[in-house]
Amino acid sequence: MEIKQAVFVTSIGQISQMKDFGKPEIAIAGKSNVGKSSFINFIANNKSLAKTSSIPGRTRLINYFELNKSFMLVDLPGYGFAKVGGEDKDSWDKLIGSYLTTSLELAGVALLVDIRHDPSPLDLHMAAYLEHYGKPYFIIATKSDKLSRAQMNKQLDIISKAFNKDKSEIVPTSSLNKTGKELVLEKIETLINNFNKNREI
Ligand SMILES: Nc1nc2c(ncn2[C@@H]2O[C@H](COP(=O)(O)OP(=O)(O)OP(=O)(O)O)[C@@H](O)[C@H]2O)c(=O)[nH]1
Ligand SMILES: [Mg+2]
Repeated sequence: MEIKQAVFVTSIGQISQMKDFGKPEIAIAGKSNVGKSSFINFIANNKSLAKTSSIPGRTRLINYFELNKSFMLVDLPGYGFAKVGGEDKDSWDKLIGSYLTTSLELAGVALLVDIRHDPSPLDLHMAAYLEHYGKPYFIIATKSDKLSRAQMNKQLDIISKAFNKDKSEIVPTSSLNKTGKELVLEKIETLINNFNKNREI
């Protein structure tokens, strides 16, 4: 698959605003600042499509992007943003949770973790949540440019063990150096094909 077209479609701040665009959705989940919006720009070949920031908590809404007029990338707000407390935090987590369980078009989730860090309890919780609801997902280890090859290997071991996955299932990417795209697109294509197949039944 080659991405030839990518456009921003809409943002929603409440689950009541959720729309069905009639196209399979791939949601991008992960902790605040892990690189979700940068990842979308990298995949879409457009560095100004999704807003990125070095300040965590930049994406507070659910943002929909349409790719190749055939599927949607859904940029979710980051979880685990310490500065958002109390009710605000609850409403974010609720928004993410409701989206994941109510979207009829969700083909799968790309769960992003920073390759430099051990997965946090929140990351593991997200994986368990997706498994519980039977939502297919795969794991992406972002910011691989920050590590040497040896360090990267070591971290991929740690990350795969934490998620109880095979090491080959974790996809390292660098939005900065633009590496890992082919494998990501392959995974996305598989999720979409499976989703469409299941829908026909
Ligand atoms: N070196 C490096 N930096 C990256 C990479 N991806 C993202 N970053 C940086 O990490 C910071 C956060 O990136 P975002 O894409 O805004 O992260 P996000 O997950 O969308 O963050 P929230 O919207 O706050 O949840 C920015 O300073 C990016 O430039 C990468 O592959 N390599
Ligand atoms: Mg973001």
